[in-house]
Amino acid sequence: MVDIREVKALEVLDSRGKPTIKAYMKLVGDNFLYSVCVPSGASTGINEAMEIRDGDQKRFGGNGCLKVVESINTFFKEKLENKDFLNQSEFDNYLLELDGTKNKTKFGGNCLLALSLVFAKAHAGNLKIPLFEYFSLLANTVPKLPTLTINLFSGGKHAGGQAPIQDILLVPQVDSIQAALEMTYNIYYKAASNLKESHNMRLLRADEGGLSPDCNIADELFDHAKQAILDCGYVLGQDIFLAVDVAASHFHENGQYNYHGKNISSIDLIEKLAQWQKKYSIISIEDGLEEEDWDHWPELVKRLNGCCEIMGDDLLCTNPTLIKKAQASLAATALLLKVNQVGTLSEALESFKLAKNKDWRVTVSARSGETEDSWLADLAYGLGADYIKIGSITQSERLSKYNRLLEIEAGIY
Ligand code: 2PG
Ligand code: MG
Repeated sequence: MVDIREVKALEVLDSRGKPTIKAYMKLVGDNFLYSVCVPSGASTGINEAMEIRDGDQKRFGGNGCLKVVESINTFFKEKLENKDFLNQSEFDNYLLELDGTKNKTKFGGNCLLALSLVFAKAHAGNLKIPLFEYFSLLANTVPKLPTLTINLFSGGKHAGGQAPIQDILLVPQVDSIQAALEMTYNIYYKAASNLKESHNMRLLRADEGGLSPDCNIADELFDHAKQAILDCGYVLGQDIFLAVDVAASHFHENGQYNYHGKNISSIDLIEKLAQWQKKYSIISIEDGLEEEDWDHWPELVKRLNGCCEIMGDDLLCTNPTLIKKAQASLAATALLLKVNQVGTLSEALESFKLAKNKDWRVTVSARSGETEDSWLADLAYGLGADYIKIGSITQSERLSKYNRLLEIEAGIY
């Protein structure tokens, strides 16, 4: 039994300077104050759980989170304090019942997630087990360190909109987190110095720490990635692969893709992706098509299956119903799992299980708006997820997760 003594919340800031929620919990018979921060996205899918913000333009451009803080500090305080719960699913079901809406529009996904995760931390603490062990017990999985997928270049909504695609990621083929980070460091700074020479510009970083040079042609970014890998003496397609988050929903207009100022069709885009996959040893394509282009996702899978993963982010929104739809129509082969897209830990674990039941690869992912909290690393390790996507190797909100993986790898927990 988890006996809740105290629940409260505070508005804190994320890596973009935007408000987010930090929730706190104390249990009966345990003096520790458990806390958790929730992340927030910029390139969001239309089917994500609703993120409630104040809308008061006088504070943080309308992005304040005081309404959510108020719900936790009053409504949920009354509902949760002095109440006990058997386990995570009983707690999450209670939250869902209290909200009672399909997309968490009453209290907000950010509110429910803060409570769901702080309960997880408190329960793990009370059981005196590391957080990753708690996640693995919940999901009945064997903990395993994930393969890193690390942002090298950023475009789209995470940068100044130079290139339409959102991320070009490095996927080092090494057997430790430490070695993967070392390899990434070499390539990241080689790419930065190459760009300094070719574009006469110092390193500029986007929301997730990826390099954001003044290249508006996506192919040019891929060429720079390939060159930096080569210059470091690594073999692309052997020592390292690339992955891409096309985030195609964000340059889709009126049934067409506005690619470099030209309208192209879904089929044209699929062809472009197939060319990139071959030329740049791409191991995974995320959101290669727009989130409502369901007719063409199976075409993308057919065209590329066997060569690389076709991963749904905006398409699936970590939502069990959408995952089932994609599995029935063979529209994807992999899931990007972001807990805040769906709202509670239990729902995200259901999505994880659905994906794994069909042998899909799962990437546990951070958001563009992150905090110093490192629970994501414990989640990826505890679930034994195939990959983790945290961002680049700079900026503390990313490093708190990489550094947590390093600790886990070293057995320090
Ligand atoms: C994505 C994520 C993380 P955001 O699209 O995969 O990179 O971005 O959090 O802005 O949705
Ligand atoms: Mg994405």
